[in-house]
Amino acid sequence: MAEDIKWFKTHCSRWDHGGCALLVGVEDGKITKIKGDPDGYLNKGYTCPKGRLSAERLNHPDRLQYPLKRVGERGAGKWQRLSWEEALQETADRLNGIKEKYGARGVAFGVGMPKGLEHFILIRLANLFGSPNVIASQDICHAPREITGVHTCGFYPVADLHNPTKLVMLFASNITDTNEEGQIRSNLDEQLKNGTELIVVDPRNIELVKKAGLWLRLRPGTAHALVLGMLNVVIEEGLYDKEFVEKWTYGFEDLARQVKDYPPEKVAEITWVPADQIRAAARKYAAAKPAAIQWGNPIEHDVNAFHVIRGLLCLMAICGNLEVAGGNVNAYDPKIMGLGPFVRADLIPDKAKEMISRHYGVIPRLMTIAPAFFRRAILEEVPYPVKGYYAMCTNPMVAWADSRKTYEAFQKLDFMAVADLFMTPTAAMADIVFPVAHQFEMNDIGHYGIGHGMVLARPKIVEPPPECWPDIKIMNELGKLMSPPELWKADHEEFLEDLLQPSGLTYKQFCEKGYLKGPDRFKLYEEKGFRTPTGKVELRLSTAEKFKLPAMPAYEGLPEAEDPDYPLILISSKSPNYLISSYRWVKKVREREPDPFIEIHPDTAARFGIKNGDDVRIETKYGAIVQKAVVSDIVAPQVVNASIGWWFPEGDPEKQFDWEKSNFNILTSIGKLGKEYGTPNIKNIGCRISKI
Ligand SMILES: Nc1nc2c(c(=O)[nH]1)N[C@H]1C(S)=C(S)[C@@H](COP(=O)(O)OP(=O)(O)OC[C@H]3O[C@@H](n4cnc5c(=O)[nH]c(N)nc54)[C@H](O)[C@@H]3O)O[C@H]1N2
Ligand SMILES: Nc1nc2c(c(=O)[nH]1)N[C@H]1C(S)=C(S)[C@@H](COP(=O)(O)OP(=O)(O)OC[C@H]3O[C@@H](n4cnc5c(=O)[nH]c(N)nc54)[C@H](O)[C@@H]3O)O[C@H]1N2
Ligand code: SF4
Ligand SMILES: [Mo]
Repeated sequence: MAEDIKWFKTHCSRWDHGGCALLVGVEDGKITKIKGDPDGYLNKGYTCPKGRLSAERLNHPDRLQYPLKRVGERGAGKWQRLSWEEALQETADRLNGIKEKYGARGVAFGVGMPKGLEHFILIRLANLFGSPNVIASQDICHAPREITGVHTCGFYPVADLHNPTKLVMLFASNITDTNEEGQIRSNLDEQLKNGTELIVVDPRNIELVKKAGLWLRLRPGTAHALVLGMLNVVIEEGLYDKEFVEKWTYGFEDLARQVKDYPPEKVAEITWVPADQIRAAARKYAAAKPAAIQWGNPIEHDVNAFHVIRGLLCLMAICGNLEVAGGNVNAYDPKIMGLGPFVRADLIPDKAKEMISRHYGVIPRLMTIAPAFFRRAILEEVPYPVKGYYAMCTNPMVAWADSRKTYEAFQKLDFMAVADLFMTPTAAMADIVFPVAHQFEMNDIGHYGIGHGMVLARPKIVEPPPECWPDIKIMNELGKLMSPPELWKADHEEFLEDLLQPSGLTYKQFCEKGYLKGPDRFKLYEEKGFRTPTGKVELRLSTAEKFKLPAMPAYEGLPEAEDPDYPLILISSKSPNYLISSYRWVKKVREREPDPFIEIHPDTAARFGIKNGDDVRIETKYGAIVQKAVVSDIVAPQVVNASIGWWFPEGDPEKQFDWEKSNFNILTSIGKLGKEYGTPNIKNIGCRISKI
């Protein structure tokens, strides 16, 4: 009966990057209703369909229910049930054994997209165990933006959509679908309602193009050239903020010289964006005060990521939009424990020297290992052998570029343990599998360490299945068996209290408040300068020589040479229904998007004799997969947009659930990597298509 519903407040999580405040209705110990909380700081009542379906993730009959141990060949899908004590002890014994033989660095710890507080407990576990090797997807997600920002202006500039702004440029960001890092679409909608102008830079005709004054449909993989063209216009036409440039930038003359080579007409040929549109976008962005660039993830998806990001940072800076309300800001954290003390970075002082990626001379401050380098360490033992892997919240068999290399690497490991909710292609390769508690079943804190200056309460609403543990609990117990036990807690939830302690709040009080946000602070550089070696925004990087980085943003060509045998350009974008590789097994969500699909322009489809709904073979130099055709002019004739993250929970468990059939990363390679971050070309590569 509806009167028996009890309502609880929490925040949505583990579906995208959003943080919508939710009202969760519980009857008889089960969640029966979910709706948006009108008091929500980020969403003010908004939710999307998958937020309202969140609880469907908890009750699938095949959800992992107890720890498992592999019997038989790795990946053959044969398992035996273990007790928690046995599973933890065996994992600790095996990883401790590898440490004795190869050193702690012979064991790597794996995470995926940061989903909750466990992300940081995993880094703590690695630090306390003594391994410098935390493997993450940072090569293609956020580190390029964050760390290039730190080197250029001393912080990671995020679009401030909380304060009024005159213009928003969505640059490779589809926030209506992804709510990237809490940039909830409702905040942007609100701005647009109030007259904010919108420019969209996207090869696809996304939903927000309808609301944009200007849409730059660029050729994928040419964003670095486009930004240089915009800089050319702003500088040649004298539209920049002269006072800011003079006082607060380093290397302006060099930048002016550099961009002289990129007049709009030349850039138009590279990018397909007409010269008058490049001029119009540059003029509008420079004239609007303030203006925000909401930069999205695809600028980090090929070997030129560093240049695109450097260019955009220069544009923000010279137009006077850094650290101003409604521009791109440094989001200050609330008073909570800093990342360093929380993960006990002090206990591993030689980490930067010992990490696998040191061998490759990646950019300083990148503290995780790119998956490409990790697999070389396993397969080629370069720069040293890695034999053990503990991973949670990640599905590398599908999520990492060059999936076959991942399979080979996992086959070669001595020991691998994986924590997940479901038997995924990655869990299927493990020696030990741990079943986890999920959102609504555990107390958690969201958006910690993400750079957006807020933390959100995600209190527990219902009990997990009896043998499903929160990851933090698993690692708290594993930690006691693999590292000094006194550095772990009697009860894992003490970590939540530690984190909040500087705020003066207990976890319970924090949940009553719902969220904590840092102070809005703008133009702090006026007091302290920018936190770079020159104290200014470094349009020219003063550290370039020392760190062997390109000093100036530049266009160094397409990510991959053109090849007439592969005439179409392959891209991807996130699905509105799924989080990367997750939740294909949630029935009500699967009904919304049952199959992987590839968007093909009608002219191109006709050329290849492909009709809507046909099975299409997609082929690159590196591999071939199958997805269904969606014929649509959302993409240009030369571009195709395929689905990422696919595997089939209903598929053959002895073949890792048909992980190869439609998996985008069968089409990608780690043969060519960006030097700064180890970023492979996960899109903007040549492909061909044919009807099956
Ligand atoms: N080709 C291509 N590849 C890409 C991308 C792309 O655009 N193109 N995008 C990339 C990006 S941006 C990222 S961030 C990565 C993400 O890569 P991953 O983070 O590895 O992938 P996800 O599918 O987000 O999450 C993997 C697993 O986490 C599990 N999970 C969810 N919640 C929990 C939990 O509480 N505990 C545990 N233990 N497990 C949980 C899910 O069940 C799922 O199996 O993928 C990248 N891969
Ligand atoms: N629903 C949902 N939400 C998610 C995720 C998810 O899987 N599903 N994943 C989460 C993760 S891990 C991340 S990192 C974020 C990412 O979220 P976003 O930053 O929004 O990234 P994408 O959806 O990959 O791509 C955004 C847009 O960039 C366009 N694009 C593709 N190639 C290019 C290019 O070469 N240049 C330009 N300018 N644009 C291009 C695409 O067409 C797309 O419309 O989303 C998070 N939120
Ligand atoms: S937009 Fe994201 S955070 Fe909001 S309800 Fe949907 S999935 Fe949850
Ligand atoms: Mo990501």
